Amino acid sequence: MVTDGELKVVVLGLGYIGLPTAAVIARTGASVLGIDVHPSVVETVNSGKVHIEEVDLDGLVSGVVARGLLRASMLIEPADVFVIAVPTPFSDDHAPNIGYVLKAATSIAAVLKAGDTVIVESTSPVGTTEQVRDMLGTLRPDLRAPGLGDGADYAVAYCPERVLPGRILVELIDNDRVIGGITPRCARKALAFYRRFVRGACVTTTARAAEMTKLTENAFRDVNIAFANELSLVAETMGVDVWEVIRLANRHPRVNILQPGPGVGGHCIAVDPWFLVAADPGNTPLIRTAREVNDGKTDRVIARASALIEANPGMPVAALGLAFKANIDDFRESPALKVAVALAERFGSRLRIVEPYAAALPAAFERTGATLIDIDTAIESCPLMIVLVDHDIFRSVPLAERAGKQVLDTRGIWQDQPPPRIAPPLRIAV
Ligand code: SAJ
Repeated sequence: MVTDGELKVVVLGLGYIGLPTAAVIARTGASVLGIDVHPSVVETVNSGKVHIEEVDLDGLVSGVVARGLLRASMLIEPADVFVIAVPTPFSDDHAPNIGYVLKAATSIAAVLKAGDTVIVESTSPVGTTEQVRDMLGTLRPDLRAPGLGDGADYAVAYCPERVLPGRILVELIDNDRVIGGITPRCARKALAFYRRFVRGACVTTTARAAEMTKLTENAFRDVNIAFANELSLVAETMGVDVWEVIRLANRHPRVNILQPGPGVGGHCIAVDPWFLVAADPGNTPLIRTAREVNDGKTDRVIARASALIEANPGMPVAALGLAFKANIDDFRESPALKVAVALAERFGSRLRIVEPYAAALPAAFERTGATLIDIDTAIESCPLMIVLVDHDIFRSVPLAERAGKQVLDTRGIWQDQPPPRIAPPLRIAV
């Protein structure tokens, strides 16, 4: 058994999960090498800086880099534990693409030795960890792969990350972890690694169960957000305030409805449910429909916002927020970005974007004529406002500063605001 001081860990992928994970492991005294395919990321980390916005991450990374505990490189080196934290995107038909995970496994095979532990953390379709084991087995026939016969020379396990952007460093330590081994022995080897830095409970299971658990967690949230988004449409038809209805319904001891919004974004909840649908299309009508309801909500917001803007010719419009959720700088799969780009393409220079987490407008706004302004300028110059993200800075604008404005609030942060003067899209015949 190696002690913390001797433990060598390689983390493959220095993104939103890989970099914080690498830094947290390095803080335990282990020697950590982070691998990334982007030279700029490697350079940034080696200079003690970070390329992503996450609470307290900059201080942690600069500290462990300065102490020589964390290095970054594009080239892999031998280690005791390998953690794969690369993306698993999906293709246009929603089929998962585990190409990056298998590429990471291929590079590990080159340096793998007896006694090592290989852990997949990337969200993956069920069966991926077995494919990683198979690839290692094929590339390294000199070592005995786990779960294929008597004995094994190395361990392969799946341990999904479950952290919430904005709370990553806290949740990496405090959340419970599900650790699925190809064999029980693999799970125990991975468990010993996570015990070094996880305060939450570490529960062992099979690799397949752990893979499905991760997908289940995000599909559960997506289905529940879809319920809230569907309610928001029904409430609009009924002329009822959905935020009030949800608040009141949630006073029931066994009801806990999530919040409607302009759709579901990010690279997890908007993606992972499709892995379950792709695996068993015939048995997943609910999960598929939830995805469609949440994506459809974005189109409804675009239509509603367009109606408000058209009803007020010539007036400047402020679109508040581009991030996929509050208080982060991550625009991946962001419904707010999709809405703002659609409005910019249609209404051009009338559209003013407020996004405190962007230094410049993303490329999608090029040639639309839309501009980036700050919240104070928006308050001064825009009689129309569309709230797309519940950033704290937007929440803090009091009614007095919004008085007289027409607001479409897709996040329910300004519930004291009178509704905008546009006809509701649907009327009920009585
Ligand atoms: N959203 C709503 N209404 C809500 C909650 C969220 O519209 O009531 C929207 C958000 O605005 C955002 C999207 O859903 O666009 C996703 O945000 P989120 O905060 O629900 O989740 P993520 O994507 O930041 O992180 C999720 C988490 N999973 C669960 O809560 C089950 C996190 O724990 C996972 O680690 C992460 O996915 C991941 O990496 O898989």
